Amino acid sequence: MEKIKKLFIPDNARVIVISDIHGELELFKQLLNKVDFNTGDYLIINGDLCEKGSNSDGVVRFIMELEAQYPNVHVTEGNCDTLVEDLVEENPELVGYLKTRQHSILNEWLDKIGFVIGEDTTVGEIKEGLTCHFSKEIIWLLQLPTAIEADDYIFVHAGLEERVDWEETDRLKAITFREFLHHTHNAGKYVIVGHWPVVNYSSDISSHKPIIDEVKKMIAIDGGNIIKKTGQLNALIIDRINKKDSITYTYTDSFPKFEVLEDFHADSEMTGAISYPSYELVPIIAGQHFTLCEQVETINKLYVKNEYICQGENGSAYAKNDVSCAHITVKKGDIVSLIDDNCSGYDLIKKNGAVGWIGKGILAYQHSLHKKSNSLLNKEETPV
Ligand SMILES: [Mn+2]
Repeated sequence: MEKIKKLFIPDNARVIVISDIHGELELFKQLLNKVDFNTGDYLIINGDLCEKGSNSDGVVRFIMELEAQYPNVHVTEGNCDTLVEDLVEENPELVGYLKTRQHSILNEWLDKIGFVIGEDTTVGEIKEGLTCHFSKEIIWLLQLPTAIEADDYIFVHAGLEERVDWEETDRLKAITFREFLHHTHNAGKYVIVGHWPVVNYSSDISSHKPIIDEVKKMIAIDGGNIIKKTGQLNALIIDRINKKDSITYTYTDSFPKFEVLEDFHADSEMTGAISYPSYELVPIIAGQHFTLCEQVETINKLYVKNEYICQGENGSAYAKNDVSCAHITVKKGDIVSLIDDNCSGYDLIKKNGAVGWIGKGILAYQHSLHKKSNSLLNKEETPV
């Protein structure tokens, strides 16, 4: 790769790393508020600002402004941010891509200038229209470094090749590496990546929490925002205290939050998760709420929530989606995200990044709904 930016991060600084915003401007702003981002912080945006979410243009503009305003904001490129390269190089496949993508920064830009892609539209025409109006944004995206190297950390969107001269990693590989945590690197410092949703590495319980591998010196932070139904936008927070860095994290997601009103204890047999692409199942024992299944690819035995199982051919079955198979312990007073309350007997929730099932009827809203429906019967007497 050619574009490597060197960065000096002083001792005692706070470093905030966020990746894979994917056009989710509001979630990103909420996250900056939640971490109480201020001028002294180093903010690293580790690629994939664009695509998939509904406001890629808003995210790009907002981060361009942040970068202009605060000297400690730094951005790397992700594979989704290189679409402007296909535009500038007039890749003919881009036309087809834009016709099938509901959310793309280029489609947002075309909408803004009232340009409609027709049957005979060429990539050259799209380029001409967009470079006229958005040259500032296009140039900014084109110049983003592939990696940022600090004393103790390398920030790169997807991964590095296993070589001491890691700088020679193929650029395309650096932004598209799959399952980096299952590989190793030789860079000698922590490599922080996004790109591959960490929930794909889950075994015991579906979790979107960043994963820190101290032996391999790797940190994966992609919370699966937008890409995963239960996903979230993570912020990794590195507090540099006299060279002993302490690492924590927080996140935002768009699920409603509720207080837990009663304890629920997880059944220890209920663990595991189904994640892409291992969806094929063989049902073994059907239960009222969960069916014990063997996951074909892993031969794991999992209790899968009945509503998440589809019938296949010849007695086989498959999971409709990524789904947790774990119970999760919650305590009275916990605040949790509610993901799915449309199943029998149990609700799917998220607590501190981990996704699992709790018994139905113990979340505050279910009690308030009950009260509300009662109060409706008591006629409309609510004072305004
Ligand atoms: Mn990516």
